[in-house]
Amino acid sequence: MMVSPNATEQSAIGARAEAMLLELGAISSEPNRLIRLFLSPEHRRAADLIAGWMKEAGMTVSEDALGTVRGYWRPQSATGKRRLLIGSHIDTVIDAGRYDGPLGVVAGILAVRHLVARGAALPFAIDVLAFGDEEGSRFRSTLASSSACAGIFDNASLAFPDRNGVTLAQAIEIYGKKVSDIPMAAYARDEAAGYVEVHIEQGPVLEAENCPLGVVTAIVGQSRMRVVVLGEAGHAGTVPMPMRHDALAGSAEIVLAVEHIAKSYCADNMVATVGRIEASPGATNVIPGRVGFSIDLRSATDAMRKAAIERIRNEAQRVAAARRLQVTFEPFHETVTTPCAPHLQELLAGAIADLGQRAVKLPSGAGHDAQIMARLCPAAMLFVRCRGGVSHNPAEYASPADIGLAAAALVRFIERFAETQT
Ligand code: HGY
Ligand code: MN
Ligand code: MN
Repeated sequence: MMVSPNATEQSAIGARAEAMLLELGAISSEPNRLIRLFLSPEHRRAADLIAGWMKEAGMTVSEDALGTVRGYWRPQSATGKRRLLIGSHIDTVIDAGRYDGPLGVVAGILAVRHLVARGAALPFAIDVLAFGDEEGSRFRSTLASSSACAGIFDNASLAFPDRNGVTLAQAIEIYGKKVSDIPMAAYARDEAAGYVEVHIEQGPVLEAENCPLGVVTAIVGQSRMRVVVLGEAGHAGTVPMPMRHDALAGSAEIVLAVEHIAKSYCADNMVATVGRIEASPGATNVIPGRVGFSIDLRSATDAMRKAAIERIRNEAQRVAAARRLQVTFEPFHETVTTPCAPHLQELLAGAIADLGQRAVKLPSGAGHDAQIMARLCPAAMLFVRCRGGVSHNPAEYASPADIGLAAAALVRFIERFAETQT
């Protein structure tokens, strides 16, 4: 029996979602911009709010050692221990929009709420997961919560300090969890029937196609690293230009080389970003002796990404030799290009078509928890149109109508998925 929300129900769901995202978006460590860091007091407040919504939707709620909030619903018709996993993250970047992450959690909660209300008979249970660390805004690691659920948590990341020197291990204990409980967060392979994530597109394609929803074909691989350039601090007024070992001028040359090299792989949709840079000692009248900066590089194919990194390293060494500097690269994050499960893509496309909408298929340039969950079980993503393609920015926006459609498509996907599960 199809229980997909009709047009009236869709708009009510969209309006409810908008109200929830506004309420959640107000939980921030700063009054004038949205910052919600992993295992912070704001994460705790957001988790408590979401747990209340999950209970109100008919789910039982638990939390794992990395603070992932799990809403569990098992219809009477469920057999065995399989669960469909639905999730996204509730941590944010600095000065974030309120849709990147929370949209997927809210859509999952409202979809289950609708299924419970309609007494849907599914052969499996559903877990809705609110991950606490996808952005990597607090620690160098990223995707830590979904990694624990997927059973691939990297214990080395426990030693990573945040900007105040608090390690991930300490932050977990301060949050009230136990590091020793992390392995219990992992799903058994025969428990996870599949994973689906609803996420704002964060790009301009759906808007350009005049389509509210899209099906993700693959999530591009990414490499993140820290580069340290060492020169010699000196007096800004007395050291002649040819005698300088200026770490910031050298870094600037390397940063431009990063941009130039990434542009040369445009056929591979390569993008490279230097998002953070700090120069020391950081005085106006002192030649910088030490510079640290980040590189985030992504590309549609892993081979091109690796080739570009090799070229960047070589160019950096050439600049260092010419300027008598030292340069070191410290990689700290890598995810491979992750295809989404073809059979789940087709179920999502069919669900969108059942709603009378055209399903656009597109790759994701942004990273997502889905690329980690794909290591556990078949994974898929449903994209929601993003106004102007603007994201990682407070102007980020998805309309209540599109969100209502996305929740309806998610419900329809669940029904179609159930038909494939004996
Ligand atoms: O950076 C990303 O791609 C994601 O938003 N964390
Ligand atoms: Mn993001
Ligand atoms: Mn995200």
